[in-house]
Parts: sequence; C-alpha cells; structure tokens
Amino acid sequence: METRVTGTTNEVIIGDDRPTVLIGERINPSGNKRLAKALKEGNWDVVRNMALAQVQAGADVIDVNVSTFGVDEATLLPEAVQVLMGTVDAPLCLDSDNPAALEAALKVYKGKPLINSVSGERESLEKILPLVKEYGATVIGLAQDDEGPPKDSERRVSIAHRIVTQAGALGIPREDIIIDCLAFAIGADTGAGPQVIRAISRVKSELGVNQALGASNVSFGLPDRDTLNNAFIVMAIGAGVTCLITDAAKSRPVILAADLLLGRDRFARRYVEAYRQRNQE
Ligand code: THG
Repeated sequence: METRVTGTTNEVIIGDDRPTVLIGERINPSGNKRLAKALKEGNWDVVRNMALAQVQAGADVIDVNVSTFGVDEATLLPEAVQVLMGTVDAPLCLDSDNPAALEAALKVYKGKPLINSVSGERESLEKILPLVKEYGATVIGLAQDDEGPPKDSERRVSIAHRIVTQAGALGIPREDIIIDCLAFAIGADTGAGPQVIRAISRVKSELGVNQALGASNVSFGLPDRDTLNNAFIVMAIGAGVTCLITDAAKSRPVILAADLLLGRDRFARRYVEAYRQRNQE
C-alpha cells in the first residue's frame, strides 16, 4: 500500500517497505505562545523559519495548524498554506477540524496534500470525506467518534474500519486513507499504551492501510518527554505505523535507527548521512 502526497516540487511516498515518513509537528500554536502571537499579528517570518528549520532537521512533510483562540481559521489557514508553499518544497499536512478552513486551504494548495483529519464522528465523515474526494487529497482518519476518545483497541479498530468503508463508498482510493489509532497522554491512563499498539497491529493486518501517529501526545504532563516519545515511536513503527507526526529535531535520529533495524535503510545510508550532517552543524 503506497500513499503519494506532493508539494510544490517534492513527492513523498508513504508505504511499508519504505523509510518512515516524518511529518513535522511544530507549526501548531497549542502550547506555543510565541507562535500564537505571531499568527495573530500576521508575523509570517516566525512561521517560515519554523518550516525551514524542520526541513533542515529532516521533516518530509510539514503539518500546518493555525487554530488558536481569536483567529479566523478559514482566513488564516489558506494564508499560511500560501506562505509555506513559497518557503518549502515539502508537501503540507493541513491540520484542522474546521471544514471551511480545510476547503479554503485546499483551494489554494498546489499538489496532492494530506488532510489532518477526518474522524469517525458522523459530522466529520459527512463534511470532510467529500472534500477529500473533490480535491483528490489524502486524509488521516482518526480513530475517535461521537462516543469520545477510545479507551480500548477494539473501538479504535472498529472506527478505522468505518472510516475506510465510508471513504470507499465515496470512491476514495484506499491508499489515500491513513489511519491514526490515536495516542494520548500516558500519564492520565497508564494502561493506554498497549491498547494503541495492539490497535496499530490489527489495523495493519485487517486493513493494510498506511498509519500515522501523533507520538508527542503520549508524554503530556510527564518529565523528559523526548525519552518517552522516542520509546513510543520505536514501538509504533515496529507495530506498523508508516508516518509520524512529531518534532523532527528531537525524533529523527530514533526514527532512522528504527528504520535501519527493520531493514528499511539499505547500507545504513540514511542513518549514516543524518549522523554526518548533525556533526557538521
Ligand atoms: N494525530 C493527528 N494530528 C495531530 C495529533 C495527533 N495533530 C496535533 C497533535 N496531535 C500533534 N502535534 C503536536 C504538536 C505539539 C505538541 C504535541 C503534539 C506539543 N507541544 C508542546 C506543548 O503543548 O507543551 C509545546 C511545544 C513548544 O512549543 O515548546 O507537545 O495525535 N493526526
């Protein structure tokens, strides 16, 4: 199963036999006051620099989330997309749950973007999937629905099936759906880890679609977040996740290590190259 996304010039392919794709998560104002302020003031230099830094750190795709109190996402998201298309060649991941903002961004996007995300909620399925179809986009399907965030693997898997089925009914190719089994704060529920990992394994064997994960969610509220995130990333890749929404600067080395150990980096080329680059800086 291969999912193709494109930016202004770059093409990125997500698939089992390929290196894990890294979606840079930093352009997201939640928990980042400096970025929230810059977005409100229309200070695009801050956003440009964050995008460039992530590409420099090895991000393959750049997530764009501009949702913060007091901004109009339907105006701001397409603006951010225009700015980023003029700054990086990487494909963009349009991160919003607001259908109007997504549509406005899709209208200006040049290429085949990743929409982040549709969920199993009725309203989300009804509003987002038609956009995916109309704009020929790819989409992350979040394993949560009207009953709220899933506690066990069973519910995650059944929501994933529902999203894939509904997308198929609209004629969206299965390779354009990327399932996110949803990682959440392990500090709030110390039993949540195995449920997510089990769900990932089942989605891989039952649906065979590509899978994404926002790994940094696991460490909210705990110390030494990077260590936890990176441990989780390795397990998630082992279980079947093919792209990660994470901080490239902090997690790329461990992702490259996992890829090498799983036979996805012939002659350790990517691993060694990244090591050399870090040591030249
Ligand atoms: N799945 C999908 N998309 C997602 C998520 C997911 N998008 C958003 C989020 N989860 C992934 N992105 C982030 C971005 C930042 C942080 C965590 C996840 C984060 N930020 C620090 C904080 O809030 O404390 C602040 C960082 C800083 O600026 O220093 O942890 O799961 N499909």
